[in-house]
Amino acid sequence: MSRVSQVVNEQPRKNRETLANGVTMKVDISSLQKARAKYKPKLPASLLNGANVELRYGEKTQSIADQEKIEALFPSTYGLPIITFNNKILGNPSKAVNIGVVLSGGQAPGGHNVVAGLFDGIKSLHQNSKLFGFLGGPGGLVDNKYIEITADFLEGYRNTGGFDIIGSGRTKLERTEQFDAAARNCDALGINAIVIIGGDDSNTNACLLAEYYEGKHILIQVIGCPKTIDGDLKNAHIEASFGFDTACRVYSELIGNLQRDAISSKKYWHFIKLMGRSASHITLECALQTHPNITLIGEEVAHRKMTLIDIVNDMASVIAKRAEKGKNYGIVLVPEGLIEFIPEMNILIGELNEIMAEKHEAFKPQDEKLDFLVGKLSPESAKAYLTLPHEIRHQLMMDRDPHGNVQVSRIDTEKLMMEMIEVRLNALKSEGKYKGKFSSLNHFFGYEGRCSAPSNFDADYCYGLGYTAAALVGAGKTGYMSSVRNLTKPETEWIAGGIPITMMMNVERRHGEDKPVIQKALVDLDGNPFKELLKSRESWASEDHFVYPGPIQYFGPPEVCDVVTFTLALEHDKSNS
Ligand code: FBP
Repeated sequence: MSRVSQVVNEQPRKNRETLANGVTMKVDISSLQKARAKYKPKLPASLLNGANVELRYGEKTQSIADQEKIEALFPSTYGLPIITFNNKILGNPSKAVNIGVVLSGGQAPGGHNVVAGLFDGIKSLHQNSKLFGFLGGPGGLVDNKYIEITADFLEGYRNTGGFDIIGSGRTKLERTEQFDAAARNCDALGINAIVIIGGDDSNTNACLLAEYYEGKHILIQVIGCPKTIDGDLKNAHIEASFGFDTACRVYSELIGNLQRDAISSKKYWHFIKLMGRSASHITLECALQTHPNITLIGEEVAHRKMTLIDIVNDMASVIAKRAEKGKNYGIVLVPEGLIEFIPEMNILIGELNEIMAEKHEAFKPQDEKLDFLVGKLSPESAKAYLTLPHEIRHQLMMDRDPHGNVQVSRIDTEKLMMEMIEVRLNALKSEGKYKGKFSSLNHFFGYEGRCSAPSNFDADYCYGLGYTAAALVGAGKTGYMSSVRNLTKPETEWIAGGIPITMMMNVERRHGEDKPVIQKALVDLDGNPFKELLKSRESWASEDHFVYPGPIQYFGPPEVCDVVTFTLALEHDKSNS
């Protein structure tokens, strides 16, 4: 074991039980944490007797689009069949497996339970199985920073939020030197499988890694797990990404509280930006849970080709109409990814991404960088860029994340809306078309929801995903994503298995290049959740139909504690389609 690893290995236990100078004491935990630690997550019926399960194979699969290109890029892992587990344990005893687990990207409630499920799953395969956690995300795998996760160590993390058990990171795994370094590190530890818990980008990388090892006959399996509060890693076989359920409940509680404040004081318009880097699933789900006055959905904006001015004018007219009824207050939900859906902004951001991918780091003074960028933009984009407030211009030229994405959580889209609406309302006032008062406050609900203690749904789902990943490793599989389906039914009817990752892929332009990536699930404008919003949004705009969901409940009646999101329920309600 390397020195770094030895030191880090001791750290978490020390933090839990020891003061800096070696004096042992119990770290305080809340009463809820104590009670929650005793919760036993439920498992799909097929895994109740352990992870050494019989497999059922479906037909050969193909990628969602660009089949020839994806097949050529993934010759060893393309076309694998879908796997489901039978409710039958294999007679022959399974061998011990050693797994290295990585938490990748943004935190999502339930990550610790995936690790717990993985641990219990491999122990059910064989008591000598071992789980190693690579520290700080995919970078830990390459740099050989790890701990061994033991039963004792894991105990305090069960059913808790956060990714602090091993930390997370956004290092992009895509180069062969990284793959080779990871293989050497795994080899030294006797690791025969890597489980990557991440979003679409991280699972794309899991797929590249699986292909590389399989193609080179390196005996390391790679399995992915669908994580992201954003809810955009889903498809016909992956019904939900974990963390979405809990995060939406946390935000909805806060939105409900603001609604109650607004209707009590009757003097503020609250503009709430909600996380969701690309898709607007979180905003849509929170709207269905709380019934705000205005809900912007990025996908609809793109579909209707709405300009920034169109959006602002629409919102100003709702505000003016409410003012006529004496309602100078309200709630607006803005998805954080909105800006990229506004057609002129999308083109602008695309151009900026390509220019910035060339890495012009030499521009230290921001204004020099701005002049340079404007000079390289098309005339239309340069015009759009220069109409934006100064702050937003600077936010748009901030560094991209390692996957080449604009960091939308750092762009104050809700403030942009507030400023522009105020200008519009003043114009309406001077024309005698608006007589109200506009006093606005902005909020950003994002990080608040990512590390909450998982809801019962996420606690169970995540534990099941981890356990399923262990079963896939035990069965010698690689290039699969752990899948637990039939989620609107009781856990006993949940269907566990594996979905080939290549099946979810297509080719997209990223960082100025064509790349194979998992297709993101955007809000479907023909889908039931969006249709549900359409049914009511006019009356929610003019009247007050606020709903106050209150905090997540972990103990109590099932209709309060064991419910699924509106999104999941409506997506599976075929009668409504
Ligand atoms: P993942 O896609 O990695 O799950 O992260 C999603 C997210 O929470 C987005 O909603 C948000 O825009 C982004 O992470 C913020 O990233 P960071 O944690 O790097 O600030």
